[in-house]
Amino acid sequence: MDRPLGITVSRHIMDLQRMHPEATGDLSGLLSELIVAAKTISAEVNMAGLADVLGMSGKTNIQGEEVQKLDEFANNTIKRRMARCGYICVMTSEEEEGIIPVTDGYEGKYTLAFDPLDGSSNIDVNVNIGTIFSIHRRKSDHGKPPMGRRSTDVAEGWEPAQGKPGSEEDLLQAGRDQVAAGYIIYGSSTMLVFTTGEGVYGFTLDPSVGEFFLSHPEIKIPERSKYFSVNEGNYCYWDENMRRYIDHLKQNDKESGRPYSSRYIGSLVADFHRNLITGGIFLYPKDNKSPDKPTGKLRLLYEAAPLAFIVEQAGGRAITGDGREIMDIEPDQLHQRVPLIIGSRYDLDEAEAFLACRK
Ligand code: P6P
Repeated sequence: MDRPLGITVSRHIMDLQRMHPEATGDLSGLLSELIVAAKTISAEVNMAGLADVLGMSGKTNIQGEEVQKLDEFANNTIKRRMARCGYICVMTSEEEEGIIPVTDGYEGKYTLAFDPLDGSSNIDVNVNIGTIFSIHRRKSDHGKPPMGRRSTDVAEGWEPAQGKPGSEEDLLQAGRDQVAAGYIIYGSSTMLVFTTGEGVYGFTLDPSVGEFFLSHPEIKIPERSKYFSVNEGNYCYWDENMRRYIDHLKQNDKESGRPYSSRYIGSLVADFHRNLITGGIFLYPKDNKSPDKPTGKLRLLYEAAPLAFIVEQAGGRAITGDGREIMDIEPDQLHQRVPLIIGSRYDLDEAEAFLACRK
């Protein structure tokens, strides 16, 4: 969609809606509410260096990690705003064990999964951190219209689920069924990057007016890159094929553009965003470092699936490394962890060949 630089994100969302005559405006409303939450979090994150919000809150989250004050603030900001927005029927947060209900009477037709402040271990050292979100259409109580019927049709015997609380079943849906996904990266500037399935668009916040303006129309990840992002401190915990692939990238072979350069900051949104713009491959493979995390560290619902939707829309790929596309995985629990290999298509295809022992 041809987009003039500098249009507001609100204008972009309305233009997307106008492309779908059947749209009720609920998704537009949902995104707009999320954007208000993002602006609130951005203001707080930018204050972190000044105000006394640094350090730990003294609590631990479902992952057993210390919850930092900004984590808590971000989680509560999104929860409180979205619980009464009227567009979602249930939420889940990377910071909380179970599902998060919405306020009675405010149940809508979508679901929301979010990581309120990923990379939070970097807060105190002023490294970029981010919020990640993923939106599905509810599927419970006939929430999904019968095949071939539009969501606005009320087919014979199909009762819209509007007005009924959502369930865990509504949240456990494959990435392929996402309606929208995105992230907000808090760094030298605050950026919102999201897709609704019709391309990837990036907006930069002008804090002086409190508006996101289009700065990166139709983002496409370069087909191939010279950057790889992985925590090589885990090298000894990887399987043989993963080690072979990383060794391959580091060999001196100018003809094939190697060695690649290593870029890893340990904050997923920052590492992913850099690769989305410059090209690259990010890897957090499974390792035998933590017996309680045999399938890798990153979470499917809040991290891998939303970023996979974005990267596929930008022309890239996201796989687990054991033969599965991230977007095809049917989750069986809210905090399911998966190996994540994501980025430029050429590099993904090559990594897959190594991991499948075809190279
Ligand atoms: P490691 C941050 O805690 C995080 O969840 C992601 O943002 C990041 O990609 C990963 O962990 C970093 O993990 O083991 O390399 O420190």
